[in-house]
Amino acid sequence: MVSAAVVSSPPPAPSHTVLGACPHDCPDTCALVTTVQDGVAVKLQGNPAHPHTAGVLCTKVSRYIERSTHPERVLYPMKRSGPKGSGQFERVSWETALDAIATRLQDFANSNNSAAILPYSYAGTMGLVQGESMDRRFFHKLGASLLDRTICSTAGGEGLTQTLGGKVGMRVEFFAEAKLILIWGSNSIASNLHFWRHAQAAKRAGAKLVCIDPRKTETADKCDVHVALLPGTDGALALALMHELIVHDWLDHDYIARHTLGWDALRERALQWPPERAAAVCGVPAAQIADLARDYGLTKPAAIRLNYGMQRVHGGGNAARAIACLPALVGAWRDRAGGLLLSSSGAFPVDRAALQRPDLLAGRQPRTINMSCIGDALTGDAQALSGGPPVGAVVVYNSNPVAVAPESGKVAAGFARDDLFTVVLEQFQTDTADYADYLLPATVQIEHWDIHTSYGHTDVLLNRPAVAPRGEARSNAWVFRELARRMGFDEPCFSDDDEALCAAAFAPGAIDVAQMHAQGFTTLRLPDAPFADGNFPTPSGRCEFFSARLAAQGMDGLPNHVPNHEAVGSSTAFPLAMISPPARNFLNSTFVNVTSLRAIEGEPLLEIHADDAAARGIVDGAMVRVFNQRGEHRCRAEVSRRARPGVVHGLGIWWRKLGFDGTNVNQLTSQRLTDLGRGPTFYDCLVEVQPAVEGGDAA
Ligand SMILES: Nc1nc2c(c(=O)[nH]1)N[C@H]1C(S)=C(S)[C@@H](COP(=O)(O)OP(=O)(O)OC[C@H]3O[C@@H](n4cnc5c(=O)[nH]c(N)nc54)[C@H](O)[C@@H]3O)O[C@H]1N2
Ligand SMILES: Nc1nc2c(c(=O)[nH]1)N[C@H]1C(S)=C(S)[C@@H](COP(=O)(O)OP(=O)(O)OC[C@H]3O[C@@H](n4cnc5c(=O)[nH]c(N)nc54)[C@H](O)[C@@H]3O)O[C@H]1N2
Ligand code: SF4
Ligand SMILES: [Mo]
Repeated sequence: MVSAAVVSSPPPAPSHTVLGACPHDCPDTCALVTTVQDGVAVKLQGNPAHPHTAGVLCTKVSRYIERSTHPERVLYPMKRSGPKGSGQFERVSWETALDAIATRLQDFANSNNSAAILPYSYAGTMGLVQGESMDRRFFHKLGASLLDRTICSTAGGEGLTQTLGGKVGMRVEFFAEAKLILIWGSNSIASNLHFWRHAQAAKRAGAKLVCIDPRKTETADKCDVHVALLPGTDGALALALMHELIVHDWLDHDYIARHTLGWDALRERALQWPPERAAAVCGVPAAQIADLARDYGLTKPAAIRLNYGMQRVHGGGNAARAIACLPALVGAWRDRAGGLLLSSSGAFPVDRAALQRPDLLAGRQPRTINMSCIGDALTGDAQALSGGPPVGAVVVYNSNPVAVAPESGKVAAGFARDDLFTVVLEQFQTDTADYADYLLPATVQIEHWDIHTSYGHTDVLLNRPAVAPRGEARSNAWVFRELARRMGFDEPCFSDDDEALCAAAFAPGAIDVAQMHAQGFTTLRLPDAPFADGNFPTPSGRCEFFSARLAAQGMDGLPNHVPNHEAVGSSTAFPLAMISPPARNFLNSTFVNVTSLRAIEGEPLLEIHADDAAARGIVDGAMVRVFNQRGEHRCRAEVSRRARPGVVHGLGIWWRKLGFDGTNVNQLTSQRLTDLGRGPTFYDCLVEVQPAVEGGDAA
């Protein structure tokens, strides 16, 4: 019934909807529909017409409007007004800020020291325009240091590439048809929700789900089997699975003969790994390994959802290689519902040369700095500086290194250097923004153009701005265009606007642009079962058990188990292995400042097994100090059935300044790197835990 009051009020202003894409570093890359009324975003939903999104967003992005309209958004350019790191700023005009930044950067260029300038960016937005276009052009032309963007996925990516030839694999939708799914190093319910839908469909159709994860995650709770191995032992597990496939002859000899390389050598290696040997390494029963091998050898089709959680350890690259061999051994690739998926990003024919213009380097070869060693690089470590000059200026965008990079005590010390000129482009005043000399207000996704690929599905999405930027926020691409203009970079590519950059991302004909414009997304044309007949994108065209490329570099040509730098049992002072996987309601350090989401996560926590807690006099809810040779972090203990003995979990990634003592878990993690891909080893970290007095010193 319509009330009189409603009838007599003026008709509501017409609203319209705008199609977009979720920008976050998440495999799902959801399609968004924003409802706009009077220039204001009033509703943001998953696009029901996009099959992968199916109208559903995660809890985090359902709150995206709350994040966009957050009272603490950085809305104006700001200049530091207090000591470094104090987070004290005064408002300045864009003209003032950009002129000052251009002048400082020009000083480096004038003294032939452009390599002292370091861009630092990651996947705060996965958009090709705001993430890797005008910014790269700008730094290439400038001759700034290059950044090795290793912080997330390079170990697994390199392992996969050595074995399969690229970041390629199964199509996510076909997991629904699998009869066995190994969810390996992934808390899918938290971090890959739209894959989980397919896993559930498979389960309803009778599939068995196995979770391989040290932590009894919410995903493990819903699987039939949970293999709670010790962190960094996945390579040993994979080799033992191979051992069982071989001795029971659960092999697809025809597939192996026709489509793989190095079988005899791999066979010999795997035969050295009976389940008992792996069981001792992994800390799980040998019978559980044998049972898993039987399931994997005898169930068809069998699919593996591998995720990056298993590669943040010393041997992460080799573990990914070993696991990537499994589908070929049983011929799982023959079926579209069999095989493996770590990342689909290699399927997209992105024209990176057009977007990033490496030709603007004009033959110069600036040194490269590994982002995972930013603490060492900023504090002057010669190796981290690749023999180049000290870092004199750093421009941070799409990332929050003070919170997310390992050994953050050193990272913070580096950013605190008085002689370091720091520019931060941000939506919020993060831990990193606190150290800025200039803090520049960045647009959020509903305020700018972008184009997106995905690492969990195979669609390209267009993101149109739905509303005007709040305050004086500007897109990253705008900022770098303006800096380029001030520095006299006059190549025509520096005047491409954001929409033109979207258009440059794919060569003509590479994707169905008209369809993308009409419905917000377009699906790549790809075979259902890419490797049913081999055709791997490796040099040999085969699944390479043996990598001649690695052997030529003096490395092991075969995958092996490479133990952790900090393996359990190797230190009496620090007997517990700490992993720090994502909290479900945060996305790395994004959303930590959204009150409603932080309220769900509560406080920085350390999950610990009852036996480990009892041995240390720790009760549930007690304040604890977690420490090792690198530092100390205070948080609240949760005596939890999610933890196995010997392993503790510090869920991440809290903003340091929102923690109890101005630190987060990365105070404890190390800058040591992975075996392949120069990646970080966040989950290769030994600690000790003790009760602490609330708000005071250690008990
Ligand atoms: N909600 C939410 N979603 C996210 C993110 C987030 O922070 N929050 N992060 C995004 C990012 S950056 C990425 S890269 C992707 C993928 O993100 P990942 O970080 O891979 O995310 P998860 O799948 O949640 O977590 C990895 C799982 O690996 C487990 N693990 C830790 N060490 C080991 C090990 O040695 N072996 C095995 N087998 N498992 C181990 C952890 O307990 C955890 O459950 O997800 C994205 N999605
Ligand atoms: N201990 C521990 N540490 C980890 C991990 C872990 O599991 N454990 N995970 C690691 C992984 S997998 C990753 S990928 C990294 C992630 O590390 P980061 O890539 O640094 O990710 P976020 O912490 O989400 O920070 C992204 C920032 O970008 C900002 N941003 C978003 N969009 C834009 C934009 O359009 N313009 C600008 N200028 N800024 C924008 C957001 O506000 C946010 O502050 O962390 C790593 N660190
Ligand atoms: S964070 Fe992931 S699941 Fe959530 S809306 Fe974005 S793409 Fe979808
Ligand atoms: Mo990541």
